[in-house]
Amino acid sequence: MKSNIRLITAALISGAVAATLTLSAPSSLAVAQTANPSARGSDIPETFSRTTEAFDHTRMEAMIPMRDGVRLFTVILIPKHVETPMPIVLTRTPYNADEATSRAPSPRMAMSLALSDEPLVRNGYIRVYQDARGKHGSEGDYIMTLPPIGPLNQGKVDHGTDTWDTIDWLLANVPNNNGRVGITGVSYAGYLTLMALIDPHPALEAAIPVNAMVDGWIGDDWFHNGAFRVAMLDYVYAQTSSRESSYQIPLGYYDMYSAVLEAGSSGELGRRYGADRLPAWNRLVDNPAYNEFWQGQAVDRLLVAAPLKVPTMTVHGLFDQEDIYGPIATYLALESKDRGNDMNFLVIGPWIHGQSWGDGSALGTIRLGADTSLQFREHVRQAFWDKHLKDIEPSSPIPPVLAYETGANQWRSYDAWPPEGRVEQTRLYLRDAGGLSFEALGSGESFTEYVSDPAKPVPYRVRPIRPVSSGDYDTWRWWLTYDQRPFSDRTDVVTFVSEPLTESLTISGEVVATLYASTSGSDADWVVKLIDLFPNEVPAQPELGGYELMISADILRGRYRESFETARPIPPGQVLPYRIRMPNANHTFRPGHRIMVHVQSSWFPLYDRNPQTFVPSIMWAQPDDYRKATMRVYHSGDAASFIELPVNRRARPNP
Ligand code: PG9
Repeated sequence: MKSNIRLITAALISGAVAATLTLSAPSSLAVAQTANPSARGSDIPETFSRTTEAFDHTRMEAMIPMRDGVRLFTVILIPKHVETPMPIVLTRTPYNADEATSRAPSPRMAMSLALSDEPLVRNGYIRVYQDARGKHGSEGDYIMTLPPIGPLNQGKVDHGTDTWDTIDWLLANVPNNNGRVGITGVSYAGYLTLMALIDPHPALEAAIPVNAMVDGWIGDDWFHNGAFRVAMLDYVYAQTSSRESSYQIPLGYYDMYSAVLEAGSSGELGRRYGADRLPAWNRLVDNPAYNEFWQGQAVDRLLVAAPLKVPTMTVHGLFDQEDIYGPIATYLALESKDRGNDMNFLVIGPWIHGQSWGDGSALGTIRLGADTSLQFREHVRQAFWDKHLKDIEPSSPIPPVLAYETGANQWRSYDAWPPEGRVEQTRLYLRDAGGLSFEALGSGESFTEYVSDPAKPVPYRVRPIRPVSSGDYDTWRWWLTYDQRPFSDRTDVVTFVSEPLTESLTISGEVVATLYASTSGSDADWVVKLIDLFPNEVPAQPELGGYELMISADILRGRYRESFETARPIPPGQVLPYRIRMPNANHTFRPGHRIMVHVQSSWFPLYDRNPQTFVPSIMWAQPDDYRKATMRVYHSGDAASFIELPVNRRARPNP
């Protein structure tokens, strides 16, 4: 057990220290030891205090008591040689605070912390990482994304109270703090950042939630519009099978595609690996619709109901493979309360999940010409911390919205998102013979047909598909940027392509597809991908010739077409509208490029398969329920399917 408070500097016992000890021993002793090494006892001294005089910081580890007596493990790095009191920036995480503060054994604070923390260190900030309740060094029970106290949490503590108690303690116990605290974190830690804002501690004066999970059903980690992200099984398994996240799922397959297909349903898949003994997994399996369980913990809804007290800069990645919905939803929730447009900020970057904390010079294969993440960290994020935690005015004002425009590869600043007065929702129609046009087809029946076979679902990336948390994590991280060509000529993926553009087309905001479609089955999934089809040759980067870059894509589970709360069968053969809200884009299709749309009915095994026969819960569909179906996408008259593009008429360069 860790002691209540332990002041040590951040050295690991290094080879260099051991060498010093050996060298300082008298040579006669060294000879005696060589002759009879065991005569002197263990080589490991009973106590060993680290040599830390040369360190540029003090490391403090504490078990901070919460109001219910549970103690949370916290690592505090305090710069030495800083005279003036300094603000604290806190990250609460379920992913190991000790690891987050031990990047390298070094006397330098900046080397101990993640690369992302470097500007904070340079500017003298106190940096704190804390294990969330129930994970790693912290005591208490871990409940995955514990809702705030209320109908879904009958207890007396939540992440808001834990943050409050932590801040109280830090202000009273950390030397040289200036009484002001900022909070930040990526993904789950971004979610924890948002939970601190519902009833914020008065000393919490700035927040930067990054790629936060906000609504697990609508469009973040667990479901998208009702389709279950079964690929997250191995995350839930690792995260909740032990406090230290020590067990990876023993899949028994190199290719997750085969593992999920052969198991049949998601419920059966979980059962095979013992995940049915993990409460967090069972909560997902037991709540397939957008019921009170999901609505009651959707963080954007919780934030709308709370006063906006803390200046917040929400960070979003246009290619976030995990939480592509939450950040914009957060921004919109807070924006409704930001009367003076000076509390709520949004940064949209050309990034995958968490990329703003790392290298931002390329988006997978696509080079961006500069390290966009570094630009953000140095010039935007640091200015935000300094303004709100040190009262330092930035050299130029921080725009309410700073959005990177892919394609043009430029940062743009706006007063609001989507950019006010600039964007017109413009319909792009799916046409016969695989065409795409801003003009709709006249009357008459016209459709494109394909057969969707649950026995051969469309892979979401090229097989073999390594599990999300495997050692091949990179293949998962970048998949939204992967070339879509391998899927274009499958018979169960229908494609629509425009003529080459003669001038640039910029879209900024939410993309919405409306499919008029039918199926011969009684349930169906509809996947729509909006793609930038590059010209056959790209002189500046030849490997991008003919590349199909997904700009926005999502899925809708057909049973929820009328209501997310109530599943309803689809009448076979009936043409019905399916409205699919897709992720926000900020992209310029350049002249010579073409716009492309893919429509398909599976995206596997990111999402579980729709059996295409209506069953009470797809989680427990039986082998006989999975049936081939004939799908039709209509494109004329009253049933002309279209994609609404938020066309930005006046995209202007960042001044
Ligand atoms: N996207 C991950 C996550 C967040 C919240 C709940 C579950 C998973 C993450 O990267 O932390």
